[in-house]
Amino acid sequence: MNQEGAKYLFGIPAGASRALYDELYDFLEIKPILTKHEQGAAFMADGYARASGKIGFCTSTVAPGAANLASGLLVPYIDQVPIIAVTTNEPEAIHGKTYIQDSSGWEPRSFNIIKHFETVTKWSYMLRMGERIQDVITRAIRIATTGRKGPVHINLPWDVTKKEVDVEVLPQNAYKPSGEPMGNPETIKKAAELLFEAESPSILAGGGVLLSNASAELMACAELLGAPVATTVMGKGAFPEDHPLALGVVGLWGQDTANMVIKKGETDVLLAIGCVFSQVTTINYSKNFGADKIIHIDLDAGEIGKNYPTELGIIGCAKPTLAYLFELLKEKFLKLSSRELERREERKRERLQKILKLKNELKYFSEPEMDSNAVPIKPQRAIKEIRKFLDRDAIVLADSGNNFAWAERYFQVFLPGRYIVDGLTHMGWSINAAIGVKLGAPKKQVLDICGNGSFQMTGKEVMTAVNYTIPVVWCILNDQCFSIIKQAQKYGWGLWDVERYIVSDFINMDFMKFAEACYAYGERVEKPEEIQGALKRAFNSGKPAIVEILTDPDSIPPGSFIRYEKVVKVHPELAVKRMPMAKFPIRILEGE
Ligand SMILES: Cc1ncc(C[n+]2csc(CCOP(=O)(O)OP(=O)(O)O)c2C)c(N)n1
Repeated sequence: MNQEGAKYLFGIPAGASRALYDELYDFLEIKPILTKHEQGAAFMADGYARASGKIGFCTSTVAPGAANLASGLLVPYIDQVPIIAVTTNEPEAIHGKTYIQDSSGWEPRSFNIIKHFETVTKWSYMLRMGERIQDVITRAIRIATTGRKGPVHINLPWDVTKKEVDVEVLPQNAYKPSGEPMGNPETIKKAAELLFEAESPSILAGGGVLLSNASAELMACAELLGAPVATTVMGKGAFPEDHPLALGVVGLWGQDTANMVIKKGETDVLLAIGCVFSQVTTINYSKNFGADKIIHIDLDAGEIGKNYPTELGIIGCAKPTLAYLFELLKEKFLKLSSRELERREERKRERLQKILKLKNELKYFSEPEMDSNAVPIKPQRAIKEIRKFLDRDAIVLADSGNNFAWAERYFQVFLPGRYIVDGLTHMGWSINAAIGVKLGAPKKQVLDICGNGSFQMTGKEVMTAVNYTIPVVWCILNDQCFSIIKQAQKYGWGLWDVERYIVSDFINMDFMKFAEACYAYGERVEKPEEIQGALKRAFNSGKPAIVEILTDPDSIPPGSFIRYEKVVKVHPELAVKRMPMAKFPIRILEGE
């Protein structure tokens, strides 16, 4: 752990992990972070890994703790985040004998700890011979950090953890490769040719560009080609969203500009890097999405040609592949006559003017709702105020629900790694991951944008942040309900009768009393002009802080509303009708 640069072990102890924790008593380089729930430990390890670029380590005991921990590994498994999850166990001598929380997998009445982790890890292994610890740890590190990165799980029975073994700590080069694989040079040459000859090339950057740390190479290619750049939501920040060539995020909740350009007829050759052409990105696999010809660079061959046919598929990591592509393109430009070069420069200028005009017309990051003084506060305005307050290099996370959509479309990101969301939109993930992010990037402001519903799912970890004075600011956009669900019910999900509201309302906790109960800073904001001041006081408090912003439950992200336009044609009154607020508590037992 120490050699891999990880400083924290997130988790909860128990009898089976007594030796593991006891070891940390004298080993001060690794600080144990006691969480409130093992899922929170996995989420924090995930956040830590994303922000620090290191491996995230988390731990739990047997069955119940392990089941909780595994639930937190699904997100990093999908999002390719390197994590080592260590669980402990009773000695092998009693496996299958119905010991307390039997996790041996010996049926009946036993929890199969190895199998349970298999679906959310790249490798799940019970170490039986302590002498093999070095092989197992180095293999775990290799698997977690190479290829498609992701979590691994090691289970340590008690007899293994209590045994002393002599282990030499090998240098990193002895057990894992350095650098990333580049795509096939011949195919990259063909890609350079296609892009060089293209009339209107564009670029689509996915999360793979961020994972590969390839933003500089992306910028170099984009500027040389004069190609506009859209990102997926997972790639948001890979290209500065205030760059003239930036189109913003493409897809369901993204920018109209990106959706207008990344399609057939508008883009002749699309260079797509580290993206998976997901349902959200392609707006339900729209036929027009992408370009006339697609060049797809991805580390995973399984992604190439999966959803859209490609002209060229390149298996490789973004950074070295784009670096080589840039060299080839540069050579081509250097060989041009000055007349031809000027002709191309003129074409680039024309394309840029077209893009800038489109951005202006479509009100790229400047929609009127962002300036609304309405109360309850328009979420668009809340996001604008948050952006205005934060440093340029602050790290922002967003959670599941409408707030995910608000942040995606209205929060402008200028630098790579400063916008962190989970590809699964797991409610409550960001609330815990933010704590790990702050530990991984202690000098940066860390702010989480979350919903009132999501906060109530995992908000208990605020106490973990308080325990260790980890000053994260949680901005709860409190629209009282599960607004993404309730709005869909208002419009009958675009599928059936309208206004059939069910399980999308509830009593919200008093978030300010919750903040107080957690010894955290808390402030409630009702008017848009108060947001900046509240954020300032929250960050200045030096404590974990909750800023609750009362937002309008009837505001719908434009991307979602498209699905309901046809319903409004039949029920025009719904466009202005506000959703009713249910009254709670109800007496569910009455009449029994
Ligand atoms: C763990 C998990 N459970 C359920 C869901 C389904 N879901 C997605 S958003 C949502 C409601 C979110 O409500 P809130 O956090 O208040 O955000 P809002 O939509 O109001 O902005 C639900 C239930 C999910 N994404 N993740």
